[in-house]
Amino acid sequence: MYMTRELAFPPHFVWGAATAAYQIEGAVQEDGRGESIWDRFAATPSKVRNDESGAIACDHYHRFKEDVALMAELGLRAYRFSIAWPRILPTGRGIVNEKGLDFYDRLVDELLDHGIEPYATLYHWDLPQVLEDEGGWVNRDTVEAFAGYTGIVVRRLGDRVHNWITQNEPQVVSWMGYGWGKHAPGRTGPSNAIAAAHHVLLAHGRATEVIRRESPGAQVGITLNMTPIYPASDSAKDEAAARLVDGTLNRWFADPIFRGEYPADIVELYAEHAPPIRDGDMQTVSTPIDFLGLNNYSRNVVRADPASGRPTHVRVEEAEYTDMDWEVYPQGLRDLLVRVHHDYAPKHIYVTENGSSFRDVRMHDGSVQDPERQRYLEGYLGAASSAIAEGVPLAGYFVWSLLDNFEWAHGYWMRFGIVYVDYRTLERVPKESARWYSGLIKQQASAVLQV
Ligand code: IFM
Repeated sequence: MYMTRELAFPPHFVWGAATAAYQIEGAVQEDGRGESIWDRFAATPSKVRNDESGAIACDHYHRFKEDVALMAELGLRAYRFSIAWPRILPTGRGIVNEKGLDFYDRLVDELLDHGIEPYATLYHWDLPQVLEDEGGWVNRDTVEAFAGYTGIVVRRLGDRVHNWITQNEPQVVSWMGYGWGKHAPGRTGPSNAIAAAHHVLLAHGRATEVIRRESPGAQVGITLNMTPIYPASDSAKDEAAARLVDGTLNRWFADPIFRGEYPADIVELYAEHAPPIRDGDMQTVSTPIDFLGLNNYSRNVVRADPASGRPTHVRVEEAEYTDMDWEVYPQGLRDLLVRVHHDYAPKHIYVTENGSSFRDVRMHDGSVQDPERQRYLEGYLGAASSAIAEGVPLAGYFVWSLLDNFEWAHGYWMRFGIVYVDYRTLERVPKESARWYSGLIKQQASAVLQV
């Protein structure tokens, strides 16, 4: 077990928290914002638990000053947020909605006034519905629309935002949204997913070029959700099954970015659904980046099904699980970081998301006790610190999430925040884990001062 006292981080380590626009902002019909695929999906019966939506969410759009003050009180050094494309370009391209840009202008200024470094994600799943009506990420034209949107945002904020994340979790965008239909826009089929994945990766490459042009010196990266995959045994069949799952979930996205090619074994597996690659695409996708963002929450254990030979998920019975039914496995983060450093050698890595959902309740005295979350964070930060000791260039950590928020198809049922949100009153209550995280940040800062 990783203990707090073992935590040791470099002097300039970035301590932060993360959120995403649709999950916290609300105000979906305000100041000229256009419809996003998540507005449409959530309005479709039975797509989201209890038919909930991000219409109000945490009302961050109106309460961002209160939220930034809270971040400052907790001692956060950085804040990762996303920009809602439909606020900036209600129809995806064309006429710019100045009021949308103004909102992020105010947010960035507020952060800087409180000494908090902004890390902006350009796409965290809220595609303008108009673009989806033209084919969404399956349509190659969405790539150029994204490049145009990126230029508009970077021209406006690039004087103050120095860290950009182009895309959040291409694997989830493509497979959950276009392959399995569990997320907006709710489409299905492997060909859709593979085409969407290719265009999302291409959009990342194009956006990187645009940011470099518009804001020389800015740091640019992409966030991948990567889950370490372990074979259930050392049998050749289980190991092959694990490699296949790793290939579809992890290598399919990391190889193009760092090696400029899709992994050959998985290309073969998807032979009937080849990605729509055109000349020059893979060079664009692999445009050098400054950092890799990693989102990691858990691990997968896989075996080959004895009858079909197909990879099958194995539930580790003695393990601890979060409300998402994700196994708590801190060692997985260490293994993942070491592996990514070894296989892909990004210049810097940030953990751009890590956290846990538990059934938090408010006590009679108003407090929220969440010892499971604190234990989770201690474990995962211990793993991060071990990876650093082994030479991994980990530059920062963003807990997911600052606030309880709209957890996509799970609605408000899942609470990932270190700050509790009472959805009736929209009151924010820092949980015990927030106090613990805050203490850790302060302790690390004073350790630096003593060196
Ligand atoms: O809430 C999400 C986030 O939007 C993307 N990464 C995983 C989180 C928890 O499911």
